[in-house]
Amino acid sequence: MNTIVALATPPMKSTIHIIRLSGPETYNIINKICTKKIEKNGHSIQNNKIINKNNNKIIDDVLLMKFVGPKSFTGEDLIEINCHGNLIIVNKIIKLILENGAIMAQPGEFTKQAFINNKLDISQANSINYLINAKTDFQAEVSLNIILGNAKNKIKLITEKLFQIIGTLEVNIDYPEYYDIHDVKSQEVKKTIDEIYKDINEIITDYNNNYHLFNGINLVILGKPNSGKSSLLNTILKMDRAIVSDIPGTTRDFIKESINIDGLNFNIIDTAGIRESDNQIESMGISKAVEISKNADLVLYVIDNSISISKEELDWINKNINSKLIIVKNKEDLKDSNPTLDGVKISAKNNNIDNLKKEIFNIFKLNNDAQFFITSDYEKNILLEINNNLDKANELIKEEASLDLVISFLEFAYKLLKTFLGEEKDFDLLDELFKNFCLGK
Ligand SMILES: Nc1nc2c(ncn2[C@@H]2O[C@H](COP(=O)(O)OP(=O)(O)OP(=O)(O)O)[C@@H](O)[C@H]2O)c(=O)[nH]1
Ligand SMILES: [Mg+2]
Repeated sequence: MNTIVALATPPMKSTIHIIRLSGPETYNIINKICTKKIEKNGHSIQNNKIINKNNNKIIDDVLLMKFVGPKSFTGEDLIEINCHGNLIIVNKIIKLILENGAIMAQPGEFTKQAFINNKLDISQANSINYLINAKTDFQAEVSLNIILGNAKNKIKLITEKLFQIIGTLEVNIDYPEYYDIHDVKSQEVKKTIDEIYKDINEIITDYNNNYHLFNGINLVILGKPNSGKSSLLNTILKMDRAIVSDIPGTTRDFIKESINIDGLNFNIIDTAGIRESDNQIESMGISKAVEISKNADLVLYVIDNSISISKEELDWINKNINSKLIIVKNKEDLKDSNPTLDGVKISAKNNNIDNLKKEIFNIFKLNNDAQFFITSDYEKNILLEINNNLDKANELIKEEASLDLVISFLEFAYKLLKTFLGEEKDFDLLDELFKNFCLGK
């Protein structure tokens, strides 16, 4: 097993930096590069000096946080070096550690090690990355709760229930005279499988229904040239991000910005105006805009409400936009030429968009009853696979199929639950899980 090292803090000027060192050689290596001896006995913080013993030059005065495995984040011997926040010093210390036998860690490798050593389950490992990247209070709170173990506890209970069911069925195979699964017990088994299925399904549904809270709400601004799309983007962002002009076709490509408003994270895309165009680049921009709107959580279709909207435009909207849609009647400071058209009146130019904000928040408000145990599609897919197997087992019970077959599906579901808990390692899944982590985590 390797001993790994990496800078855990961002590589820039800082007040302090933290270098992490983890693995079986941790204490050997650290003792080769420090002036005072570091004993391998329990966790503590100690002051020390990093020294290059080849030339006896002190590199830095540091604080060491030492841990002895398995009582550490990674479950291995681990030392965190708090050094001065200068990258020249950081590089010298890391170089010295590498020369003394460690290797550079891959992104996410410390967390991966923690996962391998049963310090974390899949949802916790995933949530660490999610917490680091959280953009809203909601995202930070949910991921912290998961790191603290709420999902792990819930999945553990489910796993125990399933274990008992499998046990009951196995007894039935070994001592068939004991019960007859196809009369008394089958209803009981089926009921418990249904309960487990329902519990897992609730986790998936709460995640799906609130997907936008985890991943940001994709808002796409569409509409004809000059309707005021870029003005609306600028008003939402409260800055002059996009060029606004009275020349139709000002925006040619799309402009993407991310912003937090009152606890929600929005990814907003301003697009090229929808119209027939001879200009190749503009045409590409327009077709791309329509394409992007297909993946939108909400399309804001902006019209210049001082001009009456044509039947062709309304038909075009009906035909081309399948996502959730709000017609935004812009330029309410001018005359209302579409009094009977359903929509939200605003004036982007005059920063008057409160009605629209209210409407958007009505659509995406947080359901307080929802509970959150996962933060990614990766975890969701494992749970879906568990439920597929439970479903098959239930079908087979209904069909009075052989118990061996029923058990095989339940056992696979059980194995997946254990994988979720990190107690069973599926090494093919690991790379997928840790691919988005940053260095030093
Ligand atoms: N009176 C009035 N004019 C507005 C309003 N919003 C935008 N405009 C004007 O409408 C014109 C077009 O605005 P843009 O925001 O560039 O329109 P766009 O939809 O992005 O246009 P393209 O990029 O060409 O597709 C500019 O002259 C804006 O100042 C509004 O609320 N009231
Ligand atoms: Mg524009």
